[in-house]
Amino acid sequence: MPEFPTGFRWGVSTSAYQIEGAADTDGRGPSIWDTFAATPGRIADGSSGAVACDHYHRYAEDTALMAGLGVTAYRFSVSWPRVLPTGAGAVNASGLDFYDRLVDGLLANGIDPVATLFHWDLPQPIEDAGGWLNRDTAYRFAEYADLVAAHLGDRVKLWITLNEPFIHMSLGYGTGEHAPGRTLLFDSFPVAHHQLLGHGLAVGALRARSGSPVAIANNYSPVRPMGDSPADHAAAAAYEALHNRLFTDPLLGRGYPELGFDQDVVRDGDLDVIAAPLDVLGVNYYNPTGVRAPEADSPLPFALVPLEGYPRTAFDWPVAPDGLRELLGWLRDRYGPDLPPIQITESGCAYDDEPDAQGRVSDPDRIAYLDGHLRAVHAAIADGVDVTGYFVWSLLDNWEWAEGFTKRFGLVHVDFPTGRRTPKSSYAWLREMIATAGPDPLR
Ligand code: PNW
Repeated sequence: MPEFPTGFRWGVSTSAYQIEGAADTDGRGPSIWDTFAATPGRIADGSSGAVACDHYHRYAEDTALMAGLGVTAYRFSVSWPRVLPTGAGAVNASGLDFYDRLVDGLLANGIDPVATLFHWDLPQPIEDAGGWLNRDTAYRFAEYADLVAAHLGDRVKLWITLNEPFIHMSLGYGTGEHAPGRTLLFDSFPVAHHQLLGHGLAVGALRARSGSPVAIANNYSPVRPMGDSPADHAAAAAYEALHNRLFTDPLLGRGYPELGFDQDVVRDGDLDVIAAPLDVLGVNYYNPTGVRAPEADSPLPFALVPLEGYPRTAFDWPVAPDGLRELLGWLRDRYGPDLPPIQITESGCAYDDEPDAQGRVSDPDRIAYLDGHLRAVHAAIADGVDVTGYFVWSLLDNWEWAEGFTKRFGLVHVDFPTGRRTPKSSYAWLREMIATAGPDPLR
């Protein structure tokens, strides 16, 4: 592996609902994922995140696992319903205390806390008032950001406002595969706008309370036209505008791409709030997308087609590290000097990892995945893209949303329901990688 620049940030990522458990502990309020998981048929194995990895009680053990790995940063999310059980108003002090303990433990181990404020677990009372379809939610989100920053602003080293607002909009409100399970298809545009407005308002609150840099984590997928006809290219351009530009164009001052959405919800001044300067762009990358022209009777302006010729993960996602280098080049070319420094805030893969007779968990496919994607990041840096960090999704096997416990993304195996942690062979590989990655030994 070639050398990475001095100061390159090595991290692991998780999110609150996927690992914490303790859903009814110490005053946490209900989230939309509690409700969704309790609805029959929504989750592949019928499970919920009520216990998950029980990280709420085992955070010290998990921090020790991170210290053993040698990461310099940990990206976690704060559970909005844990700190504000009804979404607004009354504060749950025990909820804030948990994040105090977590952050202090990270700092004591030399690990930078990187906090995401919204990783999809909206308080149920906010959903009952319309969720992200309601403009008020943007203001409630900014108040919540202000509260968290008032408590942790002196210790969190990087703020991430939203995680993957595109996936939350498209799967949560467009197709209904995620909470809150609505099926509005293209009528879900207000969810995009209100999340972005909430982001912009939260940036203001975070800057007022904390000197630390501010980011958003978007997911991107390089788009490959699967045909040479003008209709195939037009479909690819439409999908690119939807998946890769709908959020990033307005964030970087270019307004919304032309997608034919009814933009009545956009008010004067909103685009200026949304375009508040960002210190870092978080990039979550999993795979490229093949696109061709839709069938004549399709409600969508594109059709998605599986990419051939790549190995596949247990999620059936193609393993395509070349797509990461391509994506980073696309971001640089499209946004030029307006593009902030990038950190890869998620990159990882699911495999069916299980312990052998000796209790060891060997995951050579994940090692190959990480090796390929780190080489792609290195190549992008050599191409001139400013990439300053890489976070593996995920530290632990966890509760993978609609897939329940059936998809294992961790560097550390978790036995459900006992919660026993076993570092996989990829953990040892990454530890060695980090220790030897740069011109300066990291620790
Ligand atoms: C991300 N897609 O979700 C999330 O940020 C994580 O919480 C999640 O565990 C991880 O990726 C793995 O899935 C995604 O359909 C969900 O393209 C769906 C998609 C992409 C990312």
